[in-house]
Amino acid sequence: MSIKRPKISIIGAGNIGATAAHWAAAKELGDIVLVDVVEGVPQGKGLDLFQASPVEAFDARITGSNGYDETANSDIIVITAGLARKPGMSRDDLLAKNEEIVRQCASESAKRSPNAIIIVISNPLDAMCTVAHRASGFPKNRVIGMAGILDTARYRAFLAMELNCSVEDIQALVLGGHGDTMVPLVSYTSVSGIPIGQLIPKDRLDAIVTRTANGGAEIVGLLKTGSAFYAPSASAIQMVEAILKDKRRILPCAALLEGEYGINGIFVGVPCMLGKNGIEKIVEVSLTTEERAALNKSAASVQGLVAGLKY
Ligand code: TXD
Repeated sequence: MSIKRPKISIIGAGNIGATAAHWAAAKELGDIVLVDVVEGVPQGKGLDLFQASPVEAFDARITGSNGYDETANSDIIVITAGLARKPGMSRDDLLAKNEEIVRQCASESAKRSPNAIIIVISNPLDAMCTVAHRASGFPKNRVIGMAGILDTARYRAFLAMELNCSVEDIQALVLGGHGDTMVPLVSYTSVSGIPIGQLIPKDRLDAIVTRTANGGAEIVGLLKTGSAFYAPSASAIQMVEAILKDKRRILPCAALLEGEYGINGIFVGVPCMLGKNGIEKIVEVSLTTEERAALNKSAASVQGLVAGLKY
């Protein structure tokens, strides 16, 4: 009987990559390989995290490498490699440089793990999903972008702050591109089934929606030297867990649309059922006229970025 632990390779051992390894190890989701170009960083962070395992009582082999051979036969590849924003930069400013990086990471990883599922994190997220999809040659169900879970988490966190209630009871969806044009679906926001409009006045709700759309920039402005990493990495590992445990969770993720929501040929955030095959299906929900217009506007913004890709 050859039972083996799942294998998760995280490309980019920076703020998000290393923190994602931490969350995944603590949840005992599988063995972890960290990859980075900086000599010693993935090895040192991997060894340090492994040395926490006797204390935190998790069993996971955690290693680091400056190459890709150790990632062979991964079940999941998480791509976090790339430049992060600095104050004053937009996610779109990262396009050219991160296209080169993500293209190399996806290609090198896919060659060694032809059956893996790729989760893309690097920004500009929706365009980087296209890069990884093209470079890996993987089918669309096995290339998924992480942004919607993060944006929804920020939205849910702000609502919980406003209501002084448990975050666990807030259900919400944020769709669209991972940028200023993201689309928090107020009509699908509830607290234990109670429509949010019954609990929070419109002006406050509008302010929370605006703060959500600016959630990344708010943290970049505070940190000055980088961008958010606790919530982004936790969001990515929620996707990893849903896939590895075949939980069939319905979560907002960047998926390649081919007609769904009237959008064709680009990755944009929509409700996806995540299971052992990656995206098991895309869930189409009815949208108000305003929500559909906002989603189309967000998709157009992603389309503009994809048009700027070199490959
Ligand atoms: O919701 C989302 N998807 C976003 C994603 C949320 C927050 C941040 N988002 C983006 O993730 C951010 O704009 C960046 O594009 C990535 C990674 O952010 P992170 O904060 O982790 O950046 P770091 O700390 O700079 O780490 C990036 C690492 C760093 O250690 C580099 O040495 C490494 O990537 N790197 C590479 N690794 C492997 N291969 C190559 N070519 C490479 N180039 C850089």
